Amino acid sequence: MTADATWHKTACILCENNCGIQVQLDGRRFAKIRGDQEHVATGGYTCNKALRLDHYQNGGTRLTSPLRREKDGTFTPVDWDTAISEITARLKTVRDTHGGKSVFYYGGAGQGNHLGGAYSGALLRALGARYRSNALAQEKTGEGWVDAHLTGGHTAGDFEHAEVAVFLGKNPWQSHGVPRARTVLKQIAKDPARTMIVIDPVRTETADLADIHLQVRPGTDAWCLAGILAVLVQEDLVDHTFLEARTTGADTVLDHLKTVHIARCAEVSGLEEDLLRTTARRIAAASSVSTYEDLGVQQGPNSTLVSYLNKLIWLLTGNFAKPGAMHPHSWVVPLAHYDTDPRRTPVTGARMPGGLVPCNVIAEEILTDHPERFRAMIIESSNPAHSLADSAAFSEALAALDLVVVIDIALTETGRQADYVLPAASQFEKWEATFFAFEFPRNTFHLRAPLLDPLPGTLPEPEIHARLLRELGGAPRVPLTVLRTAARLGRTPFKLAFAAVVALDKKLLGMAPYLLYETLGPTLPAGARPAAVLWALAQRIAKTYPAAMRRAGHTSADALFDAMLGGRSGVTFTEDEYADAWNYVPHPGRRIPLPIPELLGLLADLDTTPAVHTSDDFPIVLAAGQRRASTANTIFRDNTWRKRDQQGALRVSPRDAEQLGLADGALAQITTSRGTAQAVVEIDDRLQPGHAALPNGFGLDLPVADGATERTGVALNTLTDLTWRDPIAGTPWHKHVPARIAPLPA
Ligand SMILES: Nc1nc2c(c(=O)[nH]1)N[C@H]1C(S)=C(S)[C@@H](COP(=O)(O)OP(=O)(O)OC[C@H]3O[C@@H](n4cnc5c(=O)[nH]c(N)nc54)[C@H](O)[C@@H]3O)O[C@H]1N2
Ligand SMILES: Nc1nc2c(c(=O)[nH]1)N[C@H]1C(S)=C(S)[C@@H](COP(=O)(O)OP(=O)(O)OC[C@H]3O[C@@H](n4cnc5c(=O)[nH]c(N)nc54)[C@H](O)[C@@H]3O)O[C@H]1N2
Ligand code: SF4
Ligand SMILES: [Mo]
Repeated sequence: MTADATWHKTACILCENNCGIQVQLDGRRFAKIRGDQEHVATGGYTCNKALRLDHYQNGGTRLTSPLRREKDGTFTPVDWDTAISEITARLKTVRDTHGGKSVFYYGGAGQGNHLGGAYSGALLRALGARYRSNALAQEKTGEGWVDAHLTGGHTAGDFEHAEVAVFLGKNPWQSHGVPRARTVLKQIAKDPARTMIVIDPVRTETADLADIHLQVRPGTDAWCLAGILAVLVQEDLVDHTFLEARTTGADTVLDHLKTVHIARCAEVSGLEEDLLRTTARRIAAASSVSTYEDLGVQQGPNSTLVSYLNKLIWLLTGNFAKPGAMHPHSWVVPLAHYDTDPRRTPVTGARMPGGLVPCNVIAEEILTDHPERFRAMIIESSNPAHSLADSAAFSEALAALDLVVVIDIALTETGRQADYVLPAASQFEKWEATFFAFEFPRNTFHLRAPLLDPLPGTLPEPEIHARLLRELGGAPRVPLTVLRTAARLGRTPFKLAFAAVVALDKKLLGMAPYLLYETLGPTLPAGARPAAVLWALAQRIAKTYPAAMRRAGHTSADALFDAMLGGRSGVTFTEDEYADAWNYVPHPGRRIPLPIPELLGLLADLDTTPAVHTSDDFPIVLAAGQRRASTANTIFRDNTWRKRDQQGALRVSPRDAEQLGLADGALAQITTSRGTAQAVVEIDDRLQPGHAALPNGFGLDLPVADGATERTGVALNTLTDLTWRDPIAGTPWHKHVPARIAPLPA
């Protein structure tokens, strides 16, 4: 096969930034990869990892046939028709016996693929299923619940322009999240007028660039932030004009903060009181402040409270809806529901912020003897048997279900425990996109065209959903016929027909993705049938943000849809003006209500809240899941993509290494309340004594010869505990696992 000199445009699928890239193909191999300078959001930027994407496309062992598990536990390859009809029959049995609500959907989206999940709603609607979850429910749902109360929706920072940038439990040098992170971080670092503040127990690569590094004791961010807030209030550094004009209930919040003991906060978090005061004063003096909180706090003690305190810092200083500050934004489609009073799970009654079942209660929801327990699970584009806390409990839960269906490109740790595994086309073999569009004032979206045909035997998820729905008898025939005919006549007749069809039968609105796939889909150019759902999303954008859409250059929903279909380097779909930011605040008078009584209660309780969770048995705080240059969730199922850190080293501080007798490069045994594991030690003076870190993404069971598998590095969630979770959002404390570490003889 000869190499083809054409550069094909697509995007990196390894993190939420989805940097635009170009690929030269050699047959099915990615011969060369480079940034796409024309990309609307990333302009040619990539990090080291994008260049390794051939290991995703060609490195692992792909599934090429649906698999059915037999009674003896072995898998038999079956054809698609057999798989679809058997799965449908079994789903119907579960529904008819236990109700549609007992079918539980997990996943639907990874770092690079959200289009498949966009079709799942129709399948769930047809089954009468009501519960779903995904990885957001083990990281972002506490923050989302706070957002629901305050600004009413998601906010993001403007780090390109912020005078002061705050990174709280976030290491963007490695994990990105901030678009073009390394460039932006370097720009802030070299500008004397700008200040970077990093709050992290580890001296990270980001902290190396910071002006102020608050090297907190692990798990004590609530005290650190309460201390900063108390300085703002007690030294009267808050923005009273903003508070009076734009918020409600500020006095209640200020009164709480007046009583916070700053010296004690400094002591608990292991910081000098002076440093807390300097930090607060720098924030207050800035013309703009942006903050980014991530897993270091969202997967640690007091996480929902910490999210609240973080947001109060920029709200009390008026850093909302202006350049360089925090801003709300438009959505292609919201990734979660923003609800202050979320519904509850059927069995344990856990709150479901974001509309998602907290990951840490899933096993209990299944294993508890209760009439409404989940009976079947559809798992798509994620690997919960590896990524959810307490893998053993999750495996037990899977075994207790009547039916488990996994949709993935490879046979994963989760797939191996399924009744059926359905092979998906890879993210470079189908039309794909993500809905990680968080920018303001210009927000962008990128629909990627396939670089390759689907590997024989695989199907794109929208087609898998459609086949399941056809077999289920998902939609009545008449509307399908009407819509098909209208689609052939053109977009305007189609729009009218669609409106008429859903007006006659409101239930069909929930089936919209499927209806579009079946009717408009086949008329789309270049086989872009899976993009049909974007037609509805373009209508939504036109209806929700009409002026911003027009400012971005789209005269109608259909014009936007066409721009999405054709924009190989992405499109700007909305362009706001700064004052418009307030229109995103849904509360009365567009004011931000500051008090969240439940969290103010937790703030008041900090004096008696434990700040230390280690014990004599488990004296070390293990951060189970550090992002490194050599990790990318479990997207690569091929260890050879890594150039360094191939074993996934356990990083420990020099003092702990000495006290525990651990040698650099030697093996150590890690023990927690739930399990043990072994790892290679790396002595790292970036860590403070008593703190250790393991990388995420390791510990996959990858096929070797003769059907056997081999594990490299630690499967983190063999070590984590389900009950170790936030009381409000149920999010896990993966970054704060009490552990014991001991040397192992070589
Ligand atoms: N290279 C790489 N990049 C990735 C990913 C990947 O796998 N690899 N995954 C992507 C995903 S899914 C996500 S969610 C993001 C996550 O991105 P991040 O949240 O930035 O990643 P982490 O390394 O898990 O945690 C961030 C920091 O929290 C710190 N930390 C640990 N304990 C505490 C604490 O008690 N308090 C404070 N303040 N900080 C603490 C750690 O030292 C670490 O530096 O990364 C994304 N980007
Ligand atoms: N202990 C601990 N646990 C953690 C974390 C931690 O830091 N510590 N981090 C948590 C976080 S923040 C996250 S986001 C989760 C991530 O964990 P998961 O949500 O489970 O997601 P990924 O690891 O990204 O797994 C993606 C899956 O999608 C499959 N895949 C790839 N492309 C396609 C495709 O086109 N179609 C389909 N159907 N499948 C595809 C891959 O083979 C892989 O199985 O892990 C969480 N778990
Ligand atoms: S920052 Fe790196 S991993 Fe993230 S999308 Fe861009 S190239 Fe990929
Ligand atoms: Mo994540």
